[in-house]
Amino acid sequence: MLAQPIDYFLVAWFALAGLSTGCVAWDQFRNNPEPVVMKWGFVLVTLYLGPIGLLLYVMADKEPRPGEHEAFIEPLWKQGVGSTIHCVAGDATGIIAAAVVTAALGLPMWLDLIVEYLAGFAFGLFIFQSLFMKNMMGGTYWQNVRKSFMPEFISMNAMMAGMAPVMTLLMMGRDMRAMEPTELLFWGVMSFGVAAGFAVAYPVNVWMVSRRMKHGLMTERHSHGQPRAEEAARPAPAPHAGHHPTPPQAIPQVTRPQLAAVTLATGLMLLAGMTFPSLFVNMRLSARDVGGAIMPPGMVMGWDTPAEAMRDMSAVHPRQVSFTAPPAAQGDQVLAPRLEGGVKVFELDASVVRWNILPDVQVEGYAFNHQIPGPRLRVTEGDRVRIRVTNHLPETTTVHWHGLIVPNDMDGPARIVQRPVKTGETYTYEFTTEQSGTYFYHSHDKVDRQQALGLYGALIIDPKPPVLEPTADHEYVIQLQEWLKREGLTYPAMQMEGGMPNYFTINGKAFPATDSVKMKVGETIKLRFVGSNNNFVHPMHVHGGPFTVVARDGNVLPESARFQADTVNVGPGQRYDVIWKAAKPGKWLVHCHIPHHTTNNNVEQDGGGGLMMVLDVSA
Ligand SMILES: [Cu+2]
Repeated sequence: MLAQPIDYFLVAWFALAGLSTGCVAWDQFRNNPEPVVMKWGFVLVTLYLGPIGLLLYVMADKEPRPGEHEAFIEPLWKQGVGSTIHCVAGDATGIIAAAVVTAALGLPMWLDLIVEYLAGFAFGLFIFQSLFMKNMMGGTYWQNVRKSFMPEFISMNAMMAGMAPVMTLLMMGRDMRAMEPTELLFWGVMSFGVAAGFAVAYPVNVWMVSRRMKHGLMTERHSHGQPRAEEAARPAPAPHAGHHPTPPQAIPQVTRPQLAAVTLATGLMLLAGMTFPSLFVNMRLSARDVGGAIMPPGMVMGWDTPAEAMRDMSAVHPRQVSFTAPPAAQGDQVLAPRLEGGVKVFELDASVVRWNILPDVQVEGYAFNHQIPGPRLRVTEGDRVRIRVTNHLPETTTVHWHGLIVPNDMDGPARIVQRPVKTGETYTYEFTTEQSGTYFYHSHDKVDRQQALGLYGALIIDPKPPVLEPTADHEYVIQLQEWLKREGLTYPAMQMEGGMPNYFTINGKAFPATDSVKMKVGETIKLRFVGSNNNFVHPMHVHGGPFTVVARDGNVLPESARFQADTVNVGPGQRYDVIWKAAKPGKWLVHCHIPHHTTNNNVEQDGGGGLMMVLDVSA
């Protein structure tokens, strides 16, 4: 899925790789006089390395003019390229195939690496070296296995020493789509890993070719269209071989101490390459744990970060969006109940939506009934209510009725009072309201993720007569929220490294997209502040004179306890009802007094942003 700039780069890269592979294959099979196994080696490696493979082919192997291949491929560096190509083609194919399988099986990363090493080694040795080479080198299959074992072991160690850390660190980095073979990024990481493996394996291959432990490039001429490989096969020349071809069954020119030293060195390199990433990433995790998750920039992820923490902070995957709200859509729309035998029945449906918090800024959020905030439930004290909650999120959820006295099993906390509602399931909450005032509902499963992404809504309970609650000419509900949107993705804002919000909304909109309330001088307005946000205490301030705080957390304050103020600290979960009287005409702001919270991505737009709205008073 094309979700990030890197995806577009990779599309271009793999298009180039396809073209390069086509060029190499065409020239190999049409023009180049070399053994079939080398033809396939170059084709496979070009598939992995793209234009780099094409470059290596043209510089080291492609016959310049008919009849020149033998002389052209003689330099040691070209023989080294041939030897490395041969190793990489076999080993990398085994490694990549194993990586696909281990991802599907959900093996932890440390085990992935071991399986990949074994698969690469086995594929390289038993198939690419021994089986395909038998025709050229002569001897039985098992003689070839025995002869190839040490060179293959040394080369594979070096290759994996380069490939393992690159694969691991990139797969388990910020964008863990790289762990999923269904994502382009996985293949990009594999390509990059093969390039690193090639670079590390090249020097030891040059050395092995120079010591006649491995063959490099060869020429194989067909006469009368019949392959006569045995006659034409050409093993790697020794450095001083000049134009005198060495016999096919060249004796390796290497001492035991030399062989032991190189084997030990590549073994240590392998060990380092396999274990080094465990200093930085949690290698006990698998693609099933965290595959596909994209983490926010700046999140601290160490070798002990649990999978749950990563999933919790990860971006909403754009692929999960099932509904795109029109840019002008408003949240907090009053939801009319259906009456069933005197019970007020509401339907809430949680899903992933795309939502405009500003005309030009969209977030991917979790929403009830496609709205952020969710629909406003308005009932009267004493009402029997039934709320059917259907979950269309990619994870379990529940709903909590914040501040209400309800039977415990209707209260919502997941795993404490109820089994979380699975994707596709419906859960019915039913209770009789015993209180009145300003309340709200919100998710109570993975709250720091779900509520931060938009799963909340106002629940207003009107009092039964006689009404003791102070009233006003106007009323406005203010639900607060913090957002984190970076590099095109939406993350749940939370007070963790990398989780700090950069957008703030009142009822799902950031200023200047927030509402303006029209009033006349002398009129009053009841502002119901709701701390539906997850992270900050927002000092909500009103310009143009003090307001009277008349209720807190749904409870009406006795007259003697009401007080005047112009700023009230609305903490997460808190509600304040305040009544403000328009004393003078003009545009009077309601805003949070933490100035960063009145910016949009740190930018002031038309005089502010975020948690800001206007009371527009006319004379
Ligand atoms: Cu604030």
